Amino acid sequence: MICRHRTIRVVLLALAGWSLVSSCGDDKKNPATPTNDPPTACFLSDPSTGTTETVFSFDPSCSVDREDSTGALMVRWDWEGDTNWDTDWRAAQVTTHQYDSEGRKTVRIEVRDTGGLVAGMWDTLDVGHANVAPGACVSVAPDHGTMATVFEVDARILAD
Ligand SMILES: [Ca+2]
Ligand SMILES: [Ca+2]
Repeated sequence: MICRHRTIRVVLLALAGWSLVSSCGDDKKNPATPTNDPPTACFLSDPSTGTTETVFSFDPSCSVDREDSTGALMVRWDWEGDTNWDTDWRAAQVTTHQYDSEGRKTVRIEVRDTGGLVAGMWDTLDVGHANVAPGACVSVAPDHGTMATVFEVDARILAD
């Protein structure tokens, strides 16, 4: 009777020991690895509306990342939202763009952290018709004469 009781204790201790060893082995196989969270993309447009003569300024400095400073982030831009990137990856600094056509433009940005994680966002801005001075055209006929010549003057405003 006593021998059987000791045998059970030995088995229990052996199981407990195996469990501790097994647990330590798992820790060595799966060491804690640092995590990396994706950045949060953000940019501000200045101005938010304009014309084809406006040089728009885009500031991505509101983009943030838990692990990296904003200065360590890289960005790329798509000025029309056509899914073709118009810039290579570049530092997250203010950049400018001028549109050569009117309409509502979708501006997209992607922000990449030093771990390679990427986040994106988009915003729209309106590009209107540029207010340009009208052109004028004046023709005089004949192009020379005397004091007695009656000149015919045709003045027209050219539509822009
Ligand atoms: Ca990160
Ligand atoms: Ca594009």
